[in-house]
Amino acid sequence: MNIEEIKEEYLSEIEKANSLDEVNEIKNKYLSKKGKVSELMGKMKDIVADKKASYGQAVNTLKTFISDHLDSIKDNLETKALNEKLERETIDVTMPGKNYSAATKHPLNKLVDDISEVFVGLGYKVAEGPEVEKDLYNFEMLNLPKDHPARDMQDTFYVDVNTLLRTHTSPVQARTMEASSKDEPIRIICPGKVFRKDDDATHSHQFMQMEGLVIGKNVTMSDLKGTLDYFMKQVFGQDKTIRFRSSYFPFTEPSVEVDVSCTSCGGKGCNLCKGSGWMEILGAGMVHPNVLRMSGFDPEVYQGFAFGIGLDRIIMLQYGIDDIKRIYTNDLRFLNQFRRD
Ligand code: FA5
Repeated sequence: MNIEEIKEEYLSEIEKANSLDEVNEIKNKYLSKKGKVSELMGKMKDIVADKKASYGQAVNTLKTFISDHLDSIKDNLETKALNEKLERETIDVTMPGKNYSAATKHPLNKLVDDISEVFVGLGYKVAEGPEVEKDLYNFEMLNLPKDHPARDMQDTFYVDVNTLLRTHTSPVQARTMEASSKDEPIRIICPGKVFRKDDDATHSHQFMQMEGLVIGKNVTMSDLKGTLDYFMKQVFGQDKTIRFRSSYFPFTEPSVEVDVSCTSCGGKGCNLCKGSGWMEILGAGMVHPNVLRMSGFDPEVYQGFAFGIGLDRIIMLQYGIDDIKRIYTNDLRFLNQFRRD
């Protein structure tokens, strides 16, 4: 085959090549050491002397032509392959995303967060105490000695004669006072689970309380009232008012039950507040001198107030929940009602 025939053959073959592999095969066939162009060079010895130079030049021209042509074909194929890949891998950002259903906060935990935020904003620290508690902290250091009749109202589950599931968050008062340096004011809240031998639509064997304790010099009942009024307004709305009713707790003197104007009717009287216009939310009072003394504080120098909020009661009233057990049985039909999506 002569130079022209090789060129024709190359052109007809490359025209059919569709892939980089095929192009490389053709390159090999024509430009490798044993390829067709080398073969043409090998024929130089058969060329007459005065034509050798022009023959060699023509073979070189063919070699350069094939080489450049192959490069441009390769470039085209590579660009085409890249474009096809980009096309295949295009992400359609307008496609709807996968829908993962996220969990939502339990209404009880949400209430704990809301109330904690208010008190942390007032400079309170969040304290914790054990749920399996000593009789000493749960009762004795709160002015409830072993034979005190008020213990009957807080019957609970005993691990042994001196160890029980705490009946309220008040033992954290005793623990905090005992551990304190006694020369710095105390301002704590303590949310947590508590337990009692109770069982009806508004009483569960496990429920949630939030304790509050302030100890300092010149702390008065009006500080308690001002604090609770501020807290109620922050959590339930600025239009709410509170009222104190006298009550009895062995660890506070004087003691009060605190009501907030009904969150549903605003005080006029409705089903939720049973016509009274008020909702009972918490127990509170000035820390009893005996309690201060037992924890190492001199009641002549230090005073304090404390309160204990029943959190389940609040969400039952807020959402009109008819049975406290619904809060604890993890029924999705109940929990899904608190989703925000
Ligand atoms: C106490 O537990 C006191 N420790 C509160 C306190 C703290 C008073 C500091 C003074 C100073 P009481 O037994 O009333 O108080 O309980 C407080 C609240 O817990 C009640 O108002 C009620 O909302 C809630 N509660 C009581 N028992 C149950 C129960 N079995 N299930 C659900 N909530 C309950």
